Amino acid sequence: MIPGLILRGVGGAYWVHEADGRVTAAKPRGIFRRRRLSPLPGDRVFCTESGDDDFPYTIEEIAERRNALVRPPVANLERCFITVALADPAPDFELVDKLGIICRVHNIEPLIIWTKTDLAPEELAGHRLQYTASGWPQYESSLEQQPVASLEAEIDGHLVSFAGASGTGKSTLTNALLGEEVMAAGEISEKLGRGRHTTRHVELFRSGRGWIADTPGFSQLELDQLGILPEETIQGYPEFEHYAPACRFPGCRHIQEPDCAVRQAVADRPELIPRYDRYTLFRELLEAEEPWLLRRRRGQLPPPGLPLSSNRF
Ligand SMILES: Nc1nc2c(ncn2[C@@H]2O[C@H](COP(=O)(O)OP(=O)(O)OP(=O)(O)O)[C@@H](O)[C@H]2O)c(=O)[nH]1
Ligand SMILES: [Mg+2]
Ligand SMILES: [Zn+2]
Repeated sequence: MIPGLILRGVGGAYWVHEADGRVTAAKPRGIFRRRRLSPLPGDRVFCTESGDDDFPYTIEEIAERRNALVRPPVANLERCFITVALADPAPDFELVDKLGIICRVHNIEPLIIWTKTDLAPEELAGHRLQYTASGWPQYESSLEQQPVASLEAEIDGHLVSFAGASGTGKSTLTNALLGEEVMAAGEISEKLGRGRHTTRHVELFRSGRGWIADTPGFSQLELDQLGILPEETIQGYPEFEHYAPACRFPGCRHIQEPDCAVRQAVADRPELIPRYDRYTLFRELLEAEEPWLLRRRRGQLPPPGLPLSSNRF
């Protein structure tokens, strides 16, 4: 079978990229529809020749997934560049932390890019300090200096996406990374008459030996809507996860339990306070939701790690 990567899917039709760079239109076998399993951009697939000129390939198999998200609909994301502007718009740290939680729960590595550092350079050090203990890589970007080479190194061989509030410079950085390629893709889309749809669908763009997923709407996120469970909140805070094994109670929530190593660490290290306060905010918000409702919403995500092999259909 022919191995490929799904770059884009619209209305049941897919673009499959092969190692030699060719992109071929494909339709999945009916079995996927009957199982309510759709290939997603980012899926590794195996195809056969269909004999149909319009859709020369049939998608026969979807390789096991690292993860799969509904919003944005994309599979196998490995890294997420969280963009935060220093001003215009002002930083939304709750959004940053929510993105961090979602990333870690779905096995995606978060990275932070502080953008528009030309607008409020004096605030950068304080913002960075909040995230130092998380261990997440942090980059800076301004009109004069974009961290293109560093980001290219982070993208190399991986599937990444940008996420962050509107106006924080995602498109600006994506264009800097993709240069003419994305414009070329835009011209092709006009010829194919799909220009109108460009913001509504995820599409993967080549960047060196990696891929950037252009994902509209990654910023409108509510943890409860995504089915994140209260006890998973801590995963977005690796600096607290690190202390948790030393807590007195195994199920410690790190909020009011006695002999809590996380609370002790926060008392000793004031730079941990802002993220700790948001941790407790999100944890308590999720604890106020019905657990069964959260689990059901989580269950509506596309199945990750579902190996499908043709000999089973
Ligand atoms: N001063 C300054 N302006 C910037 C910088 N980066 C981007 N901008 C400007 O900020 C505005 C928004 O940037 P975009 O790249 O469109 O932001 P976005 O994150 O793609 O926004 P959405 O598509 O709405 O989600 C544009 O007018 C950019 O020119 C920067 O480093 N400094
Ligand atoms: Mg944009
Ligand atoms: Zn604790």
